[in-house]
Amino acid sequence: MKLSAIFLGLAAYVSLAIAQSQEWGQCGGIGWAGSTTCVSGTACTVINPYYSQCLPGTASTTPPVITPTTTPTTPPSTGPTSTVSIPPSPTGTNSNALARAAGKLYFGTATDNSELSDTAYVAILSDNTYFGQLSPANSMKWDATEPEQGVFTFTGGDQIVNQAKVHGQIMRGHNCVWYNQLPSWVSNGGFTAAQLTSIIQNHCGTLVGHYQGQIWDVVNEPFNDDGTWRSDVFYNTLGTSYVDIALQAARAADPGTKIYINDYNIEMTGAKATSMLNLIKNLKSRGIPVDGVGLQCHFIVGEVPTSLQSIMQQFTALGVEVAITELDIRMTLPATNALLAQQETDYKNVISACKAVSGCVGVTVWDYTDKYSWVPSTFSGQGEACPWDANLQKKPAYSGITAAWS
Ligand code: 9MR
Repeated sequence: MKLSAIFLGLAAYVSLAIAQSQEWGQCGGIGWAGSTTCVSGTACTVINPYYSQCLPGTASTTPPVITPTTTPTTPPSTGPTSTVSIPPSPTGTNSNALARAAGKLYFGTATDNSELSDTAYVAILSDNTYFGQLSPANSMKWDATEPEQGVFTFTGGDQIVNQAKVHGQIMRGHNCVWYNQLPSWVSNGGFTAAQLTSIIQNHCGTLVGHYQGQIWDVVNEPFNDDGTWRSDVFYNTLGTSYVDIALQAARAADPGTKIYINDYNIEMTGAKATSMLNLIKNLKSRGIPVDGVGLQCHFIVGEVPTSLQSIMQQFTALGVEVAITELDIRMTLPATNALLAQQETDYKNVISACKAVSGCVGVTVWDYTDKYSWVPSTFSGQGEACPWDANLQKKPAYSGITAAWS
């Protein structure tokens, strides 16, 4: 055979290989311009109108059940590469447009599925001049996504992803591994270290594999307020290695996803922030993948920590990005003009801190309106923590946000 014929044959083979999506890779969906065929052993499965994925085996939306006796499996080592794609920047003087003009990726908000039937709420949520990013308040958590072992339900999360995609908003996934909202089959399963390793790998790998090209809070709230490790089934069974296992599984499932560790009360100098700084140093020194630290920022009016900016700089100096992931600033009710004015200053200071730190990629409020805030049901007598009031009207806090981004 002539050399040129061999070359052409080889080129055809290579292009065929490139043309196929890898296991867990995207293979279709509205706007998808890549391959629509999958590598051998996987099937292109419609997850939702915007996303089809190469899943192991024949077409199915339910990954195989892993029994408690399953030995650890290694998540896909060469997953597809996707990146967080940033939509075009909106123009104008609203909160996200100003955040983008200030060089950030987004100003965003949490939302929840039950809220998506509120048309007045959705009208503001959908306006990407206000919000360039969404976080699901509940529907990507373990109890929502893998309520029974090996049985995954993506319906709620997909609904929020679609809401975001349609409106040119990026997503933060929240979360893979957390002690809370954890089904009892995980917390009370009596698993060995090997079994729990496999369970974490399967959970994080499947979630991040399904929700490609996002930012993910892979590990949520690993520390107690005194800086010690939180005692939960993950730490008690695996020690600190559960963090490595979750991060590695997420990275393997989608190398293009930004993977974060997220916590509260790390916004001020103290034992908890020190523990998080040490964890990031330790992960980096051992080559464990981690891209960012989420500072939740559930604050109280008049008590925004003055060390917020400096703490963020200490994290970024370690080679990770940071984001403000769950901002709200609550007050003791009833609200007064003085409290609302202080809240405006507080929001302004938080946004200014992110603006001043080049590695701070964006700010998310933990729902934009008091109508749907988690605060009153958790802190008796407190509330009014969000920048829009319960009637969906902007509060002075909103002016604080836009003033800071401007
Ligand atoms: O907003 C969430 C609320 O609807 C849930 O009832 C609550 C239950 O744990 O979780 C809330 O979100 C939390 C987030 O996932 C992690 N950081 C603290 C948030 C407020 O509790």
